[in-house]
Amino acid sequence: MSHIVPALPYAVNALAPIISEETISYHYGKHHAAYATNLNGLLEGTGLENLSLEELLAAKEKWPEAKKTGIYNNAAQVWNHTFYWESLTPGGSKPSAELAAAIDKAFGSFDEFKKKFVADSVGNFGSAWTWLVKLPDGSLAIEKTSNAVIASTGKPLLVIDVWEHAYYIDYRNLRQKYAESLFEIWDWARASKRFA
Ligand code: MN3
Repeated sequence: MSHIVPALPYAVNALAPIISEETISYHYGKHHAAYATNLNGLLEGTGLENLSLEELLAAKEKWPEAKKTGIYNNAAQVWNHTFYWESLTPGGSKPSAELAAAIDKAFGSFDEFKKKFVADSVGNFGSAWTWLVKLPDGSLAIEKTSNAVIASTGKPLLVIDVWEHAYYIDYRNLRQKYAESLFEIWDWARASKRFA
């Protein structure tokens, strides 16, 4: 089995103008795809070729020592990018009453959540990911990770990719504008299913 990048859940131009067709062509078609290609190369001859992505990520003790960093970085980046594309939807969608109430409880209001999520996206240094997660106690929190690292404090509900390749074509150096703009296309309906 080869790892492949799942089909986008919408057309390549469907998130424009928030995320342009050009950005998605490169980000999905080149960056995301390259992580899968690299992963397949790293797994050759390891006996791990037939594991699904989730099985592979859960079997770190079986990874050859010399390939550990490479396998983690590429497997996690395949996973993170698929999760990112699935966090977005053309035109955006609405959170369930339960998720909306959890946001109010954790952050005070939706507007306060937006402010904090944008600030934690702008302030997440370097190539990174900022996540909305459901903690084991059922409450919500924002988690910041660096490089390829997958959220670990709770169950991920949404993620923003703040690597420069995610926004430089459309927003140049304006990471804040990119982070604010994603609030027009978050797939809150899907996040609500994850929350439930
Ligand atoms: Mn990316």
